[in-house]
Amino acid sequence: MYAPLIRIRIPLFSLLLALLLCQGSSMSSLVKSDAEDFIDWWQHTVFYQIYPRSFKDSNGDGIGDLPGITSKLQYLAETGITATWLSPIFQSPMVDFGYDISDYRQIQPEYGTMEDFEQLIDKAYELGIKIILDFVPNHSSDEHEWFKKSAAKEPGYEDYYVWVDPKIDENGDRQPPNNWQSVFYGSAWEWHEGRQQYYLHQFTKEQPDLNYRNPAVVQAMDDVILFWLNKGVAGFRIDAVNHMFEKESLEDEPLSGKTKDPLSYDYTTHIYTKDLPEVLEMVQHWRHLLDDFSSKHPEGPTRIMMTEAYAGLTTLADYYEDRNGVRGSQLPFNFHFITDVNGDSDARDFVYNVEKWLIYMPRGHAANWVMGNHDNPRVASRFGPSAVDAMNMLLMTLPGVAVTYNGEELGMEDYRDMRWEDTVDPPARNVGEQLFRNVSRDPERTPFQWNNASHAGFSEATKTWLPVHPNYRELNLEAQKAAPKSHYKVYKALIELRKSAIMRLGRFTIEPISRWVFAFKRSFANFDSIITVINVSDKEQLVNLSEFLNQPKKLVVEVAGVESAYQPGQSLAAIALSLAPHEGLVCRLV
Ligand SMILES: *[C@@H]1O[C@H](CO)[C@@H](O)[C@H](O)[C@H]1NC(C)=O
Ligand SMILES: *[C@@H]1O[C@H](CO)[C@@H](O)[C@H](O)[C@H]1NC(C)=O
Ligand SMILES: *[C@@H]1O[C@H](CO)[C@@H](O)[C@H](O)[C@H]1NC(C)=O
Ligand SMILES: CC(=O)N[C@H]1CO[C@H](CO)[C@@H](O)[C@@H]1O
Ligand SMILES: [Ca+2]
Ligand SMILES: [Ca+2]
Repeated sequence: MYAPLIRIRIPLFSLLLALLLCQGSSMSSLVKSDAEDFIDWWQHTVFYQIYPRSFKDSNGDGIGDLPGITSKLQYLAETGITATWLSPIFQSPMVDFGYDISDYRQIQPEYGTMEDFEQLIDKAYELGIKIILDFVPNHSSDEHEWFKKSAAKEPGYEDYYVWVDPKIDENGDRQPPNNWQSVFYGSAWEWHEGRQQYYLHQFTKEQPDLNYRNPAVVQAMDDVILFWLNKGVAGFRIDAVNHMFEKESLEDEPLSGKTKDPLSYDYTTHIYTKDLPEVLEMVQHWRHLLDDFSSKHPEGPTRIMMTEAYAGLTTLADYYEDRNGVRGSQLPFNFHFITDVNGDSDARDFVYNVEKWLIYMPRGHAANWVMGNHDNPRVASRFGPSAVDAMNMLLMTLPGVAVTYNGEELGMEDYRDMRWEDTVDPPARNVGEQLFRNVSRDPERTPFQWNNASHAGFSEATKTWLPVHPNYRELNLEAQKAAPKSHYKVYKALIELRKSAIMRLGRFTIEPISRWVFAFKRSFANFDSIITVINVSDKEQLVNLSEFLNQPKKLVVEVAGVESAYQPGQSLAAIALSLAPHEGLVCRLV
């Protein structure tokens, strides 16, 4: 290996892979034909989402913070995590826990200072961990300077937000301009006494929507992106991107017929406030900005974006690359394991959801699979605690990028019994004491369970911002590290397995084996194929994998779940493989 090459950010391992590829080994159609591109760092990495408020509190105020994260980066490194995305850490009145930003260039004081952030970046760099920040473009906080200036019609800021005159009804009363609702319940319009106009807010009323039809706003947000890129971040996870534009004609949205409650977000179909074509142009604009920065700063990694949009498959596929071949988001989040399968799904549902992403994803891009986040119930609560290992096996052995929400490596559970008095999530507070459990996102946001000390080792405060799940005495990292078998150890073994070339480059096939069991195979060059088999039901079953594997061969267990009767290294017969309820197995085919 010629030494100077090493300097240009391509790890030695990747060079070896590139050599392998040059020898003409077969490569899956799922990966880039251009080997140089394919081996880029982000195309097969595990992105670990940290929810900063709940990760680690360093100063005993009951709130997670940046020095807390820095102190735990070693844990990520030990686990084999090389990239993390942080939910918002910017200055915020915390109405929506950081998704309401009052200054895009300042750190929220309760999370720390800019120096703390710089230390975090330095430490992460030292440990080989890339930091991705959450970028929240759709709206700012109503306490942002821009909003105050816009409300006061200060020159240059008049059109920073979406301001509209009221409609006057037959009684001469003031009404919102149309029937649009907030995602978080109620009208999307809020009257502003000072300006005597309504402003739009697709989320809470303290989150006014920015007006991206104003070039000054686009420029101001580009400057924010550049500010953080210059601080050394590897990219952005972009929040609620499909809500960025609204139809200018302000027509009413059609009724959906799904609910009788006119204040519910489900009352209308969001054809004028979501997924407008302008969104794609903005995503492509940011891609251009990132690519441009990467080429001007080749000493760092390729700067990337991951986009959050709960949108249709064709819309998301266009984010990757549109019909004209223009590239947008490297990773439009794939939420199908959250939105399209659940504890009642059978093997066909899983296979269908995997296949449909791969079919729609334009050729030459990296697939991605999101197993959880701070807006949805945890894996143990969606699929059942016994399914945790199988779901992590699924996530980690599929081709492409895996996204893990912090705590899922331990199988943390939602704290479903959390009391109303402890509830802080805005949509939950909005619907009130009777219904808050139906919508609250607090149960999946409880503090990380480090050990069995008070507050699970998260904090030394007397009270934490959200209560710790009471199961922390048994369910915690320290206990899982000490136990001979644990979810954490399974997760770590899977990350280790991902490092092999076959997991990066292997050809991929997936099939339902029976109604309740599906299997998939990764195969590559001279490597032994890797087989993942998953029983998604709550009963035991015997499956015959001979047909799927083409010929009866021997399977050797690579990774088994905590409850499994099998041990790594054990040989199994493919013709009669018995799986316990919710069992997953990763095997090597020899
Ligand atoms: C709230 O959740 C309960 C329990 O899951 C369910 O029975 C009820 O129908 C839900 N109510 C609404 C209004 O969604
Ligand atoms: C707490 O954890 C420590 C270390 O894992 C262990 O030695 C101790 O027995 C645990 N205590 C209780 C009460 O579970
Ligand atoms: C397993 O399937 C293969 C191929 O379909 C078949 O030849 C074999 O008899 C089956 N074995 C058992 C034990 O069912
Ligand atoms: C998954 C995710 O980050 N969702 C966020 C989408 O945007 C709203 C408003 O910014 C947040 O409340 C959600 O948490
Ligand atoms: Ca703190
Ligand atoms: Ca918007």
